[in-house]
Amino acid sequence: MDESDGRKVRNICILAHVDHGKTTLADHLIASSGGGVLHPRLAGKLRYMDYLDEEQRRAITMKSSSISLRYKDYSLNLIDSPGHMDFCSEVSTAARLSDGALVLVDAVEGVHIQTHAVLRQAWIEKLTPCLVLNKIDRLICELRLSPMEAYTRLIRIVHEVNGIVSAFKSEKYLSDVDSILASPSGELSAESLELLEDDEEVTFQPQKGNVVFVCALDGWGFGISEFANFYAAKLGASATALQKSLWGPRYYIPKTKMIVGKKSLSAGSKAKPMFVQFVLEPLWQVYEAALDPGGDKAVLEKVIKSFNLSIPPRELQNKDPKNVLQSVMSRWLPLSDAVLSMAVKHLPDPIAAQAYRIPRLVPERKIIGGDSVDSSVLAEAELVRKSIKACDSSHDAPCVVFVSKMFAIPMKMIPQDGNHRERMNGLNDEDSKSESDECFLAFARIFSGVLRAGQRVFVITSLYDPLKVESSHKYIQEAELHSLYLMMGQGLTPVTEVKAGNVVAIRGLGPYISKSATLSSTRNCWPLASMEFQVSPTLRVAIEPSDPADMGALMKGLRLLNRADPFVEITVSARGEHVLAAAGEVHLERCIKDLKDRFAKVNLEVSPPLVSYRETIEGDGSNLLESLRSLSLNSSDYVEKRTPNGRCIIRVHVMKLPHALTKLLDENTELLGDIIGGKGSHSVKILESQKTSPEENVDPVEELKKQLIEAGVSSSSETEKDREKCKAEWAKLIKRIWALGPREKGPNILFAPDGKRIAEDGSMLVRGSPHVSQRLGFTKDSTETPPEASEAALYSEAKTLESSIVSGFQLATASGPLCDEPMWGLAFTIESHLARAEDFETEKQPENFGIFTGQVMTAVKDACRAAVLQTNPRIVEAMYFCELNTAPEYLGPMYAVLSRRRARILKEEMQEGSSLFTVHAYVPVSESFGFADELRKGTSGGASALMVLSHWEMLEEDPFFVPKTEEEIEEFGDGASVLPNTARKLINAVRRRKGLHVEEKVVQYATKQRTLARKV
Ligand SMILES: Nc1nc2c(ncn2[C@@H]2O[C@H](COP(=O)(O)OP(=O)(O)OP(=O)(O)O)[C@@H](O)[C@H]2O)c(=O)[nH]1
Ligand SMILES: [Mg+2]
Repeated sequence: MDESDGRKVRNICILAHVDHGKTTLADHLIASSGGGVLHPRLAGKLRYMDYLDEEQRRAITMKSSSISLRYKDYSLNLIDSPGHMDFCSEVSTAARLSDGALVLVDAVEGVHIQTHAVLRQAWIEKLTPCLVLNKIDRLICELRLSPMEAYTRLIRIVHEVNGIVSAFKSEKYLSDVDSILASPSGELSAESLELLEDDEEVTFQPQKGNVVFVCALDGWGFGISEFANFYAAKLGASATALQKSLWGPRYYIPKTKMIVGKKSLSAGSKAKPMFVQFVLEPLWQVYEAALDPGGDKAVLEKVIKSFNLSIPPRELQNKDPKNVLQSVMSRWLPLSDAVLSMAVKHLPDPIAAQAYRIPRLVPERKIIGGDSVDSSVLAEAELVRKSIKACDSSHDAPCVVFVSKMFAIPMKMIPQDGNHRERMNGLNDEDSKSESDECFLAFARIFSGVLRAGQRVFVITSLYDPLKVESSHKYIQEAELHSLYLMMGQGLTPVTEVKAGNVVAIRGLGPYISKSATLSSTRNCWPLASMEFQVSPTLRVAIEPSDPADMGALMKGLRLLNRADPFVEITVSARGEHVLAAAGEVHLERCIKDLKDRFAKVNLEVSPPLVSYRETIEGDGSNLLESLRSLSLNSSDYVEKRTPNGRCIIRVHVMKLPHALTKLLDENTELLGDIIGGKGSHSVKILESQKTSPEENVDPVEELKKQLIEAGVSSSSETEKDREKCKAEWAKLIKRIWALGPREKGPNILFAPDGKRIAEDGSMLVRGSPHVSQRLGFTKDSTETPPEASEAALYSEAKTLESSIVSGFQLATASGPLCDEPMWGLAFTIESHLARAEDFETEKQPENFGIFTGQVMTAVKDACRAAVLQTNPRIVEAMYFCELNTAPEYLGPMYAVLSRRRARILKEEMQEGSSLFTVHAYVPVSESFGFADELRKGTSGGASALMVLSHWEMLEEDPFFVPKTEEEIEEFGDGASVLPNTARKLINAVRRRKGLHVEEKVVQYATKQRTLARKV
């Protein structure tokens, strides 16, 4: 492909909320341009891209798949993606391989939670979006809106979508969708909306041509230009003028044959916007004429005649008026023409797109401290980057390919082309051995050069660093590709070579790639940036074979599943169970089914979901100042432990961190891990931040530091004076961060103690070092005053204990006292005093007690756990943000289900212009299993719910509550009959699962049972 060929390629994905009609739209595009793989009559019914049985059965798409289309002289790769939240990782894989996105919105349902999510994904990957407003027919037939009402509704949707994109642009967008969705939407009148859209900056503008209005089910659709051209001929006006005025507040005055704005309208004028008058009204007329029993059939005739439509009379005589309507509409305004002409005109070709996507694909790197760097490697890596930027498709350009996922298809689906068969048989192919009847293909795009079947390439994972050959050798492998295929949904067409800018399926990478990777013809190439996923797999279950003898088959099956599903996570728990993590219930169900039927082929036992909790203490951390004061260990609020050999006394004080700080630490674990682990001072610095921010030069580390300083004080006390004090205290404290935990990067802080080195009794304080503060640059490397000669021995011993204290802290924060779940939002100060060895009797030799460092570690761990237990421990649970849609008659049953699930309602809203209600709520993860099913049953399928993981929330209840005061005893009884509260129940369930001791009273006061049967 030379330059001009490259300009004729489009890589497009279809993105939308679940059920907004992506696959239906794809059907029509395939029917018209797919080279005959789908008959037009079946388009919209077959759902060609949903070729998995499970997809057809559930009528939702579960994976992204690609199809090559030809439209005029363009070649298009169209990727259909799923809209269901459980499969949102597939949206990321689709977006990475595309340059443009068709974002669909159901005109009746409007913007939904996944609409936000997919727009964000498109934004992150720097895709150019076009808007497709689907299901226009529902406005006519279901909602029975007038053209004017429909127009208002369409304007509102366009405005809303624009609002989301402009929020990304101005970085106002908060990372969590729920806070946006939960806030009341500003009420704007239709008129003010119309005026707002008149801006150059606005992304989606029908008059610009990047918005089309379609009905995917019936196969018709149009953009403004279709009508502009038609009326230009009819009214004798210029098409460009019409193009500009067929959307928005523009009115046509027939008398003067003028197009005027709203201001020039005479008062009381009944003129309607031109879009209503010239576009919607004719549409409505055709619908009425066709569907109303008494409709005026002459209208149809008129349309057929004025547009020269050739419709076989057979179709016009069809008894079903719907079929007649469809025949007329799909010929008058063919869907695929409207959508594809928009796509080739407004979506970029790969050459144009890669030029500006490059900062996202291969972030520019600056080499700091560059003496030891091999400049030839650097020069070649830079050349590779340039060639990606230019989308260089010449044969001598370096070949760079990104594999966004691996997928499995049955072996029998692989075409057996003569050229490659021998070679494949000759090779000790992984397919023929381990995978038997499944074959793994890589879903990939060539970003530079030419990829040939049989080529040798380097497979590079995201951690690879070409400048560090030794330490990164495990991130690079060499592989020989087998065959390349163009994808036609499930069908595959073998090709011998594919040039830059195209999407392809590659066979032969099964053993080398587990999820995603970069392929390159040279070692000296940076891996392409990793994809961003919207959620992480949170629903975890343990799996075991029904027959223990099948363990081997299950392990193999899990391995295959792990490779075939980009999102599933398989781990082995500490107790040796195989744990499978999926994104949600639907995803989990499909994984289990795949395991049973395809990959393992054995019967399985699946545990109830394993839910994660966190443990914390009471309070919201807002009273930081108070806590800070009590931090000086003079207060009696600490737990003291002594090591078995008696030499070390450990005092632990715990306090709650401000909520904002906990959240910040939680959200930035990866970054913090990098900084603390030393990667922040890596020789290579990624210049452009991963998240596309308009100010590309914002240093994420600096940003985080700023936020850390603010988060410590933001929530604090009311008065200005207190706030100042608090700020000063926090500024001191932030210089003392010794470690974060668990795993060195969690939301818990260990502060280094701040006391005298030598206590009165001569014992030495283990000072620790503010390691994290130093890494973050809050304090400089401290140079401690060297100890006096007499203390040198004790001092060096104290130094060796430092790491034990940190380890003890890590262990404690990894498993709290309530049910061994990680701690959350806590700050510890650990003061350990080491006594002189001479002060202890000689027979107390270390060997009697085990290694001293081990003793300290255990004592620290126990003390930390005890401190939490003493300070009003609380359990923290994960919450889903849940969006429900329902018809009003099911509102009652829906609330019943919600209240059984301990849900908290955030808002309830009637959808403008429709009879649907949208409800937003938080539902605890532990209560969410079977929620969708119960909801479906409770409302006879009238309500649907979508859930995203939102945040951690502390349960206010005291798990150890026992009535003490008189009122409490009156209310709850004397304690004997108090049932465990929710918090206690959750804790007990986890403890039982983990095999920990559960305190349960089975029958405390047994009373004699009475039988109801009377003696006769
Ligand atoms: N009335 C009407 N129904 C439509 C239209 N387009 C699609 N549908 C229906 O909407 C439902 C969902 O269509 P799909 O194409 O499967 O939706 P999707 O976006 O691919 O769904 P997922 O892939 O599961 O996210 C189907 O029942 C379609 O028949 C339309 O223009 N009008
Ligand atoms: Mg679909």
